[in-house]
Amino acid sequence: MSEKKPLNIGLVGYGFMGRTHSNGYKRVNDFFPDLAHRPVLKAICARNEERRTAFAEQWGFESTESDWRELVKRDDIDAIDICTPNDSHAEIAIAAAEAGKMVLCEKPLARTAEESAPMVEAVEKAGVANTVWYNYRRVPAVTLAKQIVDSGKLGQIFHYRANFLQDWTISADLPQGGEGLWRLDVDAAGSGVTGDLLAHCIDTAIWLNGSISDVSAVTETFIKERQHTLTGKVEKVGIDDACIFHCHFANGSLGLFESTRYARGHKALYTFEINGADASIRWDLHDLNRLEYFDHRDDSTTRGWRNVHITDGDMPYMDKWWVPGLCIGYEHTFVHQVADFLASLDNGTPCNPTFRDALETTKVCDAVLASAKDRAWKDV
Ligand code: SOE
Repeated sequence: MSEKKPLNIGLVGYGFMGRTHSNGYKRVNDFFPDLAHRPVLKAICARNEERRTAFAEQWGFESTESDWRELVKRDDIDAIDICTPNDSHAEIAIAAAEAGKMVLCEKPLARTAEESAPMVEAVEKAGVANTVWYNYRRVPAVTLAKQIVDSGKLGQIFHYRANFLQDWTISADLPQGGEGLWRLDVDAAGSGVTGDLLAHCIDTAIWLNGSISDVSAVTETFIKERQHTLTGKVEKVGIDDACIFHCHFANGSLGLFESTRYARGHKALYTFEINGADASIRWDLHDLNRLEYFDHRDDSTTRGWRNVHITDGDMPYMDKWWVPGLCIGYEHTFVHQVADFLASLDNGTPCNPTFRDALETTKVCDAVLASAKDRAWKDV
């Protein structure tokens, strides 16, 4: 029997994200054996009885709940993990914190900064551990990018450029709302690509390049009306289908960001590039084990973009996996996030991004949407 301290997880929501998180909890101790805690899949909570029972059986949850309010009250739950649509994050997180539970929340923290700020207050007042699942920070190549930027190797940073491109909502026949399509319903999601996809880009950007001061944005909703799954009626579409913004960072560099769900051929093309006075780096989610690096200080006869395969044991997280040259994937970022969360409990340090960190991203998203609406620059 393991001597590890059990950490009883109550998961709310069983969609795509419920699966990624569950997988993270299940695998973490096999690959990160030195952690003091062992996540236990104690309870899965969701309204649909048939589906939550099937989910519990498939993933090995010990029990089920139909109402998150009951879950939050349970003495045998240590941490509440929120994988529900964005409109319920705040209510669940605040109740969980008030009940003294640790809170892990799927991104974005909530629909707006106004809704997010009380969540920050609640976890800080209760003194409970908290984190938001901006998982791309935990791609080894992205963590390495952070180390390279922090080392000063790039020199003064001039440009930060990021894209997150998808194409899954192009069909006008796709309805909005309901279980699988709540991301298209502004009431449930808060916004479209800005809160869903640019939030990832903004989180990484703030982490790598510091805070964003002001923004100027355009958004577009290409399909103006869609049938709503819940009402059956054709209703106005309130989300942004595409968003482009540029910005100033506090360090004086310029940022350029684009996201759309209408880039035919792109399924999840998240890329970023940072240009400094001495060197540049770029990364692409479709080839996530690689980091490209250009160093102007190299001898001019051999100078050029280096394509570095991030699989050696001295790369972030990679000593925990296979042998040099063998890749890991998307799901490992969630295992890493669980590992870092458990390590933060062992060390008594915050697990980034905390709710407070994620509030910053929500503020930038708000400024982007306000800028597009008013056709004006907005301070963050
Ligand atoms: C949307 O399609 C989505 O699943 C986002 O919600 C995730 O956060 C992103 O990582 C992949 O795309």
